[in-house]
Amino acid sequence: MYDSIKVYADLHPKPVNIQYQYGTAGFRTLGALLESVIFRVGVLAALRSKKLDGKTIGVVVTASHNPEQDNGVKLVDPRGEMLESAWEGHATTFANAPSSDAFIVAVENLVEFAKIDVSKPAKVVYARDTRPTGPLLIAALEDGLKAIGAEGRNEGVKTTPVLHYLVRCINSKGTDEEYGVDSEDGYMKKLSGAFRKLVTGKTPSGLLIVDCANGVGAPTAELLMQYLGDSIPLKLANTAIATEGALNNACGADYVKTSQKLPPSLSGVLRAGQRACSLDGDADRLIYYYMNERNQFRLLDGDKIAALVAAFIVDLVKLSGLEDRIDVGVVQTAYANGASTKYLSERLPVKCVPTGVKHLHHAAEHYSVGVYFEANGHGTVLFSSTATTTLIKHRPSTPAQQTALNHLINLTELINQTVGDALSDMLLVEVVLAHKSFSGLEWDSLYSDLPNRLVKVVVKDRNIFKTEDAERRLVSPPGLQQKLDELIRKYDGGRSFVRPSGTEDVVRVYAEAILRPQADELAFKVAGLVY
Ligand code: 16G
Ligand code: ZN
Repeated sequence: MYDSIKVYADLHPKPVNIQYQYGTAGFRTLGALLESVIFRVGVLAALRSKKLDGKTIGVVVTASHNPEQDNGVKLVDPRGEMLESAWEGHATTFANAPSSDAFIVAVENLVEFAKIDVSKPAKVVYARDTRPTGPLLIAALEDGLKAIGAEGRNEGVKTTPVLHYLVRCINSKGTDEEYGVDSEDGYMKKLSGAFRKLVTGKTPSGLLIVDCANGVGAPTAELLMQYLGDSIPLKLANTAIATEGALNNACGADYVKTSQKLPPSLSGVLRAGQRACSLDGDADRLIYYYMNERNQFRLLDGDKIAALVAAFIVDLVKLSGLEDRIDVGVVQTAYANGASTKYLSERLPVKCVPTGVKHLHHAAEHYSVGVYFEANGHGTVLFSSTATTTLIKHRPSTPAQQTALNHLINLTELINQTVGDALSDMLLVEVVLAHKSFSGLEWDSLYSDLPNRLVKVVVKDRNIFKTEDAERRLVSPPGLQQKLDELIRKYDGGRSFVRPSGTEDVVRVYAEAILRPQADELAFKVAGLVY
């Protein structure tokens, strides 16, 4: 094994003077710098599979909302969840081994440290998004699998959530927790079947425009539409996956959320009262918006989705008579708008955790039904296995209870339980809007966002910024939090926090206040203290 790894490793040498880090979104940098990393990730994925007794591990080659020239890679654990944190460190060690010999030593160390039986089989399923560097990187990944003798299954171009779904299906096959048919078609059938049941007898509220960010979400949404038929009127926009430079360019969920603007390609297309949504470059983030009657752009972000969905599920649980047996909770990060937290806290328990999907996902697992969304549109709803069993076994005493129960059961099928999926989340939103006969305006009126401002500060060393209380307070540099507290106190409804970014070499400052100019001023004053 080691001889063969060495031969292949020499084909994919590590560039000198570059340090890689498996961060909150896996490895991510310029695609041209990732070949050695992805080769080594292939070896790592195979070792993880061996460690877990031959269970299938997933690998996705994507850089999500980043510019087209970037790329990245993430590993997926057997239940379709993100890679266990302890192995993120192993991934970083593998990526940074300076030579092929040093890489072999790193492999030997891991085998010994993690007590891996290398004679076990290894299975890896992998996919990529539409980036031009994808095919070359997939070839490097395949070399990694070949080098260690792992069995690979190439899923071609797929969204991140589809790959997560596939991993869960493959590993649960034949168990009593079978998750679904392990193909993209199987997934689309599952989603569309549940959606149709959930909207039977409801009127869809008009055409929905779906901005696909010129990425992998486009072909996937097209396939989904074939399964949905006339159950929902959809129109896809920004589907140019073959156009160079188009990916995430002035479109997509990140563009809309960050710039708080309509993608220029939709201006003049989206009419007053009409709503649209944007996916990101790997279709795991979703942002909605609409034009109001004065033709102004209105954003409906991840917080608004959480509010809409959580309140709907809480009502269904009550209506089905399961209030005492199923607890519903929401998980947010410090970036959640204060108004959303207030709205949600009046209805159900709300927990705040550090930024990054894995933190939200783990916290959501503590509820029977855990709703989690980041303001930026990452999120899903998790049903615990006990809750799922309760739903299936429950015998309601009235027809109204039965209806609510059926809706909840169908929601467990509609919602991706492994990771947030923009397309599944979109159908979820559409179900709630149809049930409530809400337009964008009515949804928007659940609460009014507090004015807020996010700024980036370039500092000498972001590592000196250490936080506590789910990133809401600084413990280092010493004394800075006290200064911030004094400042924040002067602003009506003021809230602000500072945290080092996990994906960029900057510190982020968030501020909100009752009035727009105050939120802006607070953000810039805090940034001044940080700098
Ligand atoms: C990553 C995270 C995202 C988080 C963002 C924060 C995943 C899949 N992605 O993109 O959830 O919001 O990082 O970035 O976990 P920051 O640390 O640079 O602010
Ligand atoms: Zn993404």
